Amino acid sequence: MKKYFFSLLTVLFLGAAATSNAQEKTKTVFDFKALPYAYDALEKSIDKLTMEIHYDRHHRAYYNNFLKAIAGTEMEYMQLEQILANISKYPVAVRNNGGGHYNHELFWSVLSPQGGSPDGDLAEAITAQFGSMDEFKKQFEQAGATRFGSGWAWLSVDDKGKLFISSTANQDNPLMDVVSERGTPILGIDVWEHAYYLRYQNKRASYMTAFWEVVNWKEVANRYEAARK
Ligand code: MN3
Repeated sequence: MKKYFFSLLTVLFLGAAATSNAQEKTKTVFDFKALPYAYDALEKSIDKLTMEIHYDRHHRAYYNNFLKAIAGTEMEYMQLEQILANISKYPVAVRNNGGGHYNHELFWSVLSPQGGSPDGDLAEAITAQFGSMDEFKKQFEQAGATRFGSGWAWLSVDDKGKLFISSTANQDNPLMDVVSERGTPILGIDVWEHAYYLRYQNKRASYMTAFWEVVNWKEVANRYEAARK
């Protein structure tokens, strides 16, 4: 009798656990993170007004429109990376705005007023892959300079852990299943005119050269380690 009582308890317990599992399907929190520095913190490369408009208007619009585009769909329960990896299945509004949200979040995180240069594993991998830091920068700038119209240049890690440079149009990125060179982006530069026009006008190349002064290599190195796990 006692045994029966305990197995009944087990059944009730498992039943309750199953019910609570079903209820655990909660919506993903997609937040609009605060900038990790002041608008004028990157002034030596990117002016305050550009930062303010870029973050608070452009990025916020992508974020808001992304939330609208996924409302009432399975994507509300997915991680952003998962959505982007399957982007060919979803409406173009998700591609543009989900991409825009992801790309800008990454962009703010790989910038820092301190600047500096990479060290450790990442520095070694860059030298091994591109010959030297200068050669890497040259190829990366070239990828941004030759992107016709609006888009991004990227440093990414492929599925074998190797670094590669690519560029994508509009708000696409290397996570998406619609781009030709896929991988995990660890550094990106926004080459839309809204990212540089106030200070650099048509001189995208000058903006790209100045970009190196404010790269947060510590964050790029963290992303490099995470991408290879
Ligand atoms: Mn932008």
